[in-house]
Amino acid sequence: VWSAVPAGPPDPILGVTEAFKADKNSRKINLGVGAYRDENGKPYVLPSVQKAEEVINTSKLDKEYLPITGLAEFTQRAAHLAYGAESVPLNNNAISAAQSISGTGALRIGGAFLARHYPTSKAIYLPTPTWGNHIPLFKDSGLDVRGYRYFDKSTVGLDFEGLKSDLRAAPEGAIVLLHACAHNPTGIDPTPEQWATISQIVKEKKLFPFFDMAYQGFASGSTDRDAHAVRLFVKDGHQVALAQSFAKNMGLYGERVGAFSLTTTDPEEKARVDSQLKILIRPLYSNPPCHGARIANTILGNQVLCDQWKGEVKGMADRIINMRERLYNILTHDLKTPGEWGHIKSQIGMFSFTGLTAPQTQVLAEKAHVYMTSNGRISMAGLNGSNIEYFAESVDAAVRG
Ligand code: PLP
Ligand code: TYF
Repeated sequence: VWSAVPAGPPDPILGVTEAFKADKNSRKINLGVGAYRDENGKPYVLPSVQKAEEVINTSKLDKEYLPITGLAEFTQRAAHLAYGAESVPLNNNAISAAQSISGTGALRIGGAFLARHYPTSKAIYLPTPTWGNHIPLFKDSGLDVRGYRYFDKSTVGLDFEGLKSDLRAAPEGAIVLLHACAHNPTGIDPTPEQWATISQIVKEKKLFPFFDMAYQGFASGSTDRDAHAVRLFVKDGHQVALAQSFAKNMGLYGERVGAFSLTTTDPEEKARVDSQLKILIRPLYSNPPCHGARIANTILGNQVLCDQWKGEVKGMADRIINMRERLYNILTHDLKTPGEWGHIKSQIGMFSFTGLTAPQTQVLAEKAHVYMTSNGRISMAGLNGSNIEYFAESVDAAVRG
C-alpha cells in the first residue's frame, strides 16, 4: 500500500540531536535544539515545578477529562502573565483562551481558527528567517505563507528598513506573525521604539498581529519586560492572537503546556469565539492533558511559588547571558579569532546566530564533534564552564580553516 510514499527529510533541528547521539566522542557538544541545560550540561527540572508537583500529589486529584478548552484557571492565569494585570480586555472579560499542546499546538489552533474565521485574508507574513516549524505549520493550517525581511546578514542585526517596507507592501488586512521576544533563530529583537513603529504600520495597513511567545522571561530575565510588545499592541488598540508556551520558561518541554488566546471586543463576542474554538479543537484532540497545566496553574496561582519561579527563570536567563559574555571574551581577546563577534553579546534569548557558514558547521560536527543547525545557530544553553573553551577553540579552528 505504501510503496509510493517517498522518504522525507528529518526535522532540521531535531535531526541534529540524532547525529549528536550517534557520536561516541566524549568531548561532543550539542548546541542544536533549544532546550535549557544547567551548568553541568544536564536538563533542569525547576525547583518550583518540583514543589508544585508535590502540592498536586498530596491533593490526590482525579484524572477526569478536562473541558475542551482546558483548565480555565490555568488559561486565565496564563493570560494574566502575558497581557498583564492592567490589560483592558483581560479586565473586561474579553479574552478568549484555550489550553493547548504547548506553543506548537497554540500556533496550530490559531492558524486553523484564522483560516476558518478571519474574514479579511489568508495571507500570513512570517519573518525571514523564522522558527522552521512555522512554515509547514501555517501551510497545513490552510494559510498562504509569505515572508517579511527580518535579518540583515551584513550587520548581523535587524533589517528594520526591509521589515518596514515589506509590511507596508503587504495587502491590507494580512496576518503578520511576530516573535514576542527572543526571536528564534536570530536572537535579535526590535527595540521598544521599533516595536512602536511596527505597531503603527500594523494599524495603518489593518494587519492582524499574531504573537508567538515561546520564551517569556528568557530574553531579559523578567516576564513583564519580555511581554512588552504584546502589551504595547493591546494598549495601542490592536486585537491580537497569542500563542504561549511554558516549555522553556517552566522547563515543561515534554508536558506540553501552552495557551492560545484572542482579544475580542466584549464578553458577548468572546463567548461566540469560545464556542468556535471548542468546535475547532473537539475533532482535533478532544481535550488537552491535565498534569502539566496543573503544574503551571499551581505555580502561577501561588504568590510565593510564582516569585520563586520568576527567580528561577531569571537564573536561567542570567546563566545564558554569562555564557555570551565569556564566549565573546574568549573569541575576541584570548584567541583573537578573525571576525567581529559583538553580536554574541548583543543577541538575546536561547540562541545565538553566530554567522558560521554551513560548511563551517559541517567541519565543526565532523572534526570537533560540535553540533549545531546548519544556519550557524547555537543554543547558548548548551554551553557551560566545562565545554566553552573547547567550543571556542573549535570555532576558532573552523574560522581559520
Ligand atoms: N515558537 C518558537 C519560536 C519556538 O522556538 C518554539 C520551540 O520551542 C515553539 C514555538 C514551540 O515549542 P513548544 O511546542 O515546545 O512549546
Ligand atoms: O528551535 C528550537 O530548537 C526549539 C525546539 O520541531 C524545537 O524551538 C525544535 C524543533 C521542533 C520542535 C521544537
